[in-house]
Amino acid sequence: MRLILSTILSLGLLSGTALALDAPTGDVVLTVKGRIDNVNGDGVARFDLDMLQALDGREAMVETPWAKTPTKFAGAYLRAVLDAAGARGTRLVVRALNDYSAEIPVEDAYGHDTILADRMNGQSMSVREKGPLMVVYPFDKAPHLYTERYFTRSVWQVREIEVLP
Ligand SMILES: Nc1nc2c(c(=O)[nH]1)N[C@H]1C(S)=C(S)[C@@H](COP(=O)(O)O)O[C@H]1N2
Ligand SMILES: [Mo]
Repeated sequence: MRLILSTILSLGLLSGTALALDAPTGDVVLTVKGRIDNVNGDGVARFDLDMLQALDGREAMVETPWAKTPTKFAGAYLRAVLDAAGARGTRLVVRALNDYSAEIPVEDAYGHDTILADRMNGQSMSVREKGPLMVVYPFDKAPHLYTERYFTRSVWQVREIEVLP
């Protein structure tokens, strides 16, 4: 056991600081890049839906400015995604399929129960329905976040997160 452990550790050291993250087996829905320690290809961390659904997360019934009735979103905590990628930074650039992007301070992930939702009302989200992933702030637990500043950071059709210093 000791030998196996030390072999794993020395392999980790030999390969530099990057730690391995399991490789996705399904379609890649999210790429995390920039200041990250855990990668599964070419300096980036790629995630499929199964990998995201295995992370710690929550379901939130939230009012949003873009729906008339409260919507139930579910997904991994944004901080769980960052931890899985070994992110070390203070700012995130969250980019969407349509090239919309928003800068989000890392505190929004660690100081709030912000999720990267992959389900809306129990269903996976098609691109037409603002999927496959959407940043959802905990407007239910923290109603003071219900402002234009956080709506702008509520990126839908998320495809990439870049971790900046
Ligand atoms: N992918 C994507 N996400 C986005 C946007 C966008 O254009 N594309 N607009 C942002 C802004 S400025 C706001 S206020 C909210 C709501 O946008 P909507 O009113 O166009 O639905 O989504 C945010 N997320
Ligand atoms: Mo906006």
